[in-house]
Amino acid sequence: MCSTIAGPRRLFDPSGDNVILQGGFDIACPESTDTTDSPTFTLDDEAPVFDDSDIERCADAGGCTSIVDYAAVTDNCGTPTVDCDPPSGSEFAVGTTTVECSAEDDCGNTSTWDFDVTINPCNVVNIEITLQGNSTTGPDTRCIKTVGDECSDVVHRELLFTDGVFDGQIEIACDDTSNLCVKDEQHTLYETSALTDVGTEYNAAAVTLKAGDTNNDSKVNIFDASWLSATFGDPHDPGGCPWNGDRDADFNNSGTVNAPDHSLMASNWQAKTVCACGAGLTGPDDAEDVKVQVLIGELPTEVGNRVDLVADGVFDHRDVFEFERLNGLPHTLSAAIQATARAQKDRASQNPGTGN
Ligand SMILES: [Ca+2]
Ligand SMILES: [Ca+2]
Ligand SMILES: [Ca+2]
Ligand SMILES: [Ca+2]
Repeated sequence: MCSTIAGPRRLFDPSGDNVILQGGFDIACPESTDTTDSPTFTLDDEAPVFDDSDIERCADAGGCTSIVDYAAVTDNCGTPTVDCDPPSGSEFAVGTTTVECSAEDDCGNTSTWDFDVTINPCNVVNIEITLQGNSTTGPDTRCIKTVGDECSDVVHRELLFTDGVFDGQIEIACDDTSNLCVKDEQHTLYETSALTDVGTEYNAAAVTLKAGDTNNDSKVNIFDASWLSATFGDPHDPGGCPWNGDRDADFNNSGTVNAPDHSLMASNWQAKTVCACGAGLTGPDDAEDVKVQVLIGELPTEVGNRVDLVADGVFDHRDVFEFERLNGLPHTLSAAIQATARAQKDRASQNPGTGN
C-alpha cells in the first residue's frame, strides 16, 4: 500500500533508495521491511503500467456500435487512478477511434498512453450447420450462401465441415437481423435460422440443409432427377465459391454420384424451401403442380443425351425406373415421381379445366 509520509517523521538514507523512518509507523510507501531499529521502505518511483494493445472487433449484435471496456492498468503499488477519453465502457461507432488515457498511482507517479479502438461493420453469429446425409469423415469445405432479412447481405463463404457439421462463427453485416437463410447452392435447399441477440453476438438456431437441389431453384424436382441420372457414377464437381453454376449431385460428399445420393433425392422429392424474406424459389412456383416429366429438348444436351432410357422424347418416372434398374437401385425415386403424377391426374379429373 502507498501513503504519503509526514515530513517530520521521514529521513532519507544516503543512497537515496530507501526511506528510513523513525519507529512507530504502521503505514508507509510502499511495502515495509522491518529492521532492527526502524522500518525500511523502498521508494515507489514506478509509474503505472498499461496494456496499450489496439482493439479491433465486430460491432455488438443488433447494430453497428460496440461497448468497449479497456484492459486494467497495473502498478507495483496499489491501484492507480485512471482517466481515459473516451472512458472505458463507452459506445463506439464503426471506424477507428483513438483513446487517450492517463494514470496516477498513490505516490504521484503518472503515465499516459493511447491506443486505437476499431469497430468493423459486422456482427458475429454462432451457428451450427449440418449437411443432410453427408458421409465424409473428417474436414471438408463447402460453399455456403447466407441471406439476411429483406433478402439483404448476401454472402458466399467457404466453411469447413467436420463429419458433415460446421459449428463455429461467421460474420454478417452489422444490423438488427432476425433470420439468416442458409443454402449450399450446388447441393441443398434453403433453411432459415432464427437469430437471438445475446449481447455482443448472435446465437443462431441450428439448421440441417436438405440435399437434392442441383439446379438451385429451391425445389427438388424432375430437373434434379435428370441431373442425378445423367451424372450417376461421375466424380463430384468442385463448383467454386461463389457457386459457378456447375452441378453436382454428390449430396453425401462421397466423391462420386452414387446410391446414397439417389436415396437422399428420393426422400426429399418435391421438397421446396423459401427464405423468410421470400428469396429462394426461382422460376414458376409449381409446388401445387410439380413437373413430373420434362421434354428432353428442355434439358441441357449433355443431360438429355443420357437420361431418355425409355426413348420417347421425355424424361419421366419410366426413365428413372430404368435408371434405377440398371444401377441396382431401389425404385424409390421413380415411385415418388409416379405417385406425384397420379395425384396430379386425380386432381385434374376432379377439377377439369384447371389443369396445366
Ligand atoms: Ca507505482
Ligand atoms: Ca431443383
Ligand atoms: Ca455421393
Ligand atoms: Ca423417356
